[in-house]
Amino acid sequence: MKQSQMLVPTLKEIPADAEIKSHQLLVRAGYIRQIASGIYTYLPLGRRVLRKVEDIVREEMDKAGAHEMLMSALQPAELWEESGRWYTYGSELMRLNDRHDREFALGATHEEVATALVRDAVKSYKRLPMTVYQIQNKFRDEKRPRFGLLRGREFLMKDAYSFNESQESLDKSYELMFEAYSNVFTRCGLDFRAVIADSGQMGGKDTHEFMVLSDVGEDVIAYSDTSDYAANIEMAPVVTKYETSSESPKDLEKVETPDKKTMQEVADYLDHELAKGLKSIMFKVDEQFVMVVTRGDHEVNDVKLKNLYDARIVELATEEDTRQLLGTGFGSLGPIHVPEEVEVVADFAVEKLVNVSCGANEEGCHFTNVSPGRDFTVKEYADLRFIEEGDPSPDGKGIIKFARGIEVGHVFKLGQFYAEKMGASFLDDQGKSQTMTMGSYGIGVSRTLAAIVEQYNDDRGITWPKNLAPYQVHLLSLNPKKEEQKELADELYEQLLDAGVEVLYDDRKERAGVKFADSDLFGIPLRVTVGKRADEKVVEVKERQTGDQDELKADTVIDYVKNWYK
Ligand code: 9G3
Repeated sequence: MKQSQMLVPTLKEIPADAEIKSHQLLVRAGYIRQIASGIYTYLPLGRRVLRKVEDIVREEMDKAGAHEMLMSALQPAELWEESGRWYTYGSELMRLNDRHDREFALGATHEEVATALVRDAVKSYKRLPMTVYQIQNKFRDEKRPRFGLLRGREFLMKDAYSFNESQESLDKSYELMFEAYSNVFTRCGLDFRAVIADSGQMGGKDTHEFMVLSDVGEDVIAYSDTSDYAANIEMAPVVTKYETSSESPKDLEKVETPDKKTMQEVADYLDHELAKGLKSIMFKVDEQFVMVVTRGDHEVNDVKLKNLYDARIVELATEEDTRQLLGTGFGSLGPIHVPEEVEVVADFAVEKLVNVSCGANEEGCHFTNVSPGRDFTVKEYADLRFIEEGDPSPDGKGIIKFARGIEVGHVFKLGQFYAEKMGASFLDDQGKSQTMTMGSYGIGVSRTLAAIVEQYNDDRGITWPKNLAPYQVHLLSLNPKKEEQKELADELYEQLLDAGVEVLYDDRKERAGVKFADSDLFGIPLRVTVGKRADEKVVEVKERQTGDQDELKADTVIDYVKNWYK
């Protein structure tokens, strides 16, 4: 392809709204342009790379026995009413009405569409298991789109759905997908971990996220420093064994703590460390008010709370809630003498504490020498705190460390939630009607592209892995006005094309400095430069990642390139 005819608008300066490397470089190198917040156009270079990522995904899906389809982005509201999700999703689901005023959703995901399709088309166990997939733009009206392709409102996803006759069959489909995902991210050259994740509102229990390690990742991974254990921090169980305190319980006392609100202020005022105070936070779990008590230095894990109650919605209670229920604001909440409409649950770390402080449910008052069990009852002790660095790894091997990750894939065992809601059943080998069991499997294709740039770049631009660059060779003629340079470069271009090499030819009438700067931005792995020594039929070859360069006779270039890409 000749650059003089291409739309590749490179930029010298870093766009003001681009905070991270991949966003900055994809825009500066002319790969993408934003049309609206979180919505992007893929320019020719960007489209070629996106297609290479897609093709890796496609190959691995096909190898795993999944079959590609293309479902509609426009989804009739009726399907989401059947699953109930029309009502549970808020403004993140983009909705519109057609000319007859019928309601539609723009596809955020396709469980409903896929289930409706299969329930009407598949009736017999002989046709199961069956896994279908598509690669298509998804629409999710994110409140705060940011980081370029990492969190957009229209983005490219591969979503697959398996339909199984049993849980065992689903386990097998899940395993096949899990392996396919590992292949995809390995072939993309990414440093990733499969982490145990929370299924969120997706029903089902088993679920893994594929995380690319990156400082700009929004998710935090808890991983073992000695084994391959890794879990999304929301899910990572705490297995610490707490020993009983050696202190003897003292008499409960109520003390004035004038306008001491935060845990630290109270601990400083009462002269004890954070861990000798109780933190009490009020939640609304579905419709139930729940006070969660943790040790003062721990953080409540709301996902664990949601899973404990198997709830759909967990949100913080407001101060007016706590004033109404307990007569006080957040600063002096505590579990002693709470009304029965408030359930008290506590993290395991609280059970063995003695002589700690807690709010007295009275403005500016706290209790000291509190002993859980003696001074307040707990409906249930559970693992309700976030795991911390240094905690023992849940698999018993080593200790936990944290890393940030970019979620590029997510696999779910859905179970029968959608099949039940939407009547997807089949006749088993005894002729008995059974409900299908499902799995759903997503890869953020555009997000994967950005994650690759996050991992492969240097201070001059992108440094694509060989199999992902938009072209294999970047051919530069430094001064096309010089006849011998233009001729040699044109000839090499034709030879490279004839040899089946993907070549981008910078034939523009631009200064050499501009050409080199753009070439470094693009990140094409191999650069062939026709310059001053064209009259001797000598060209320069340079590797983008290593910077290694060589001078070659022009008639050896084709073999050199073929060899380099073997
Ligand atoms: C929505 C909106 C946002 C959503 C969803 C639905 C996330 C939603 C979870 C999934 C699960 C799997 C198939 C591919 C793999 C992931 N955000 N999820 O269901 F309406 Cl607005 O998408 N779906």
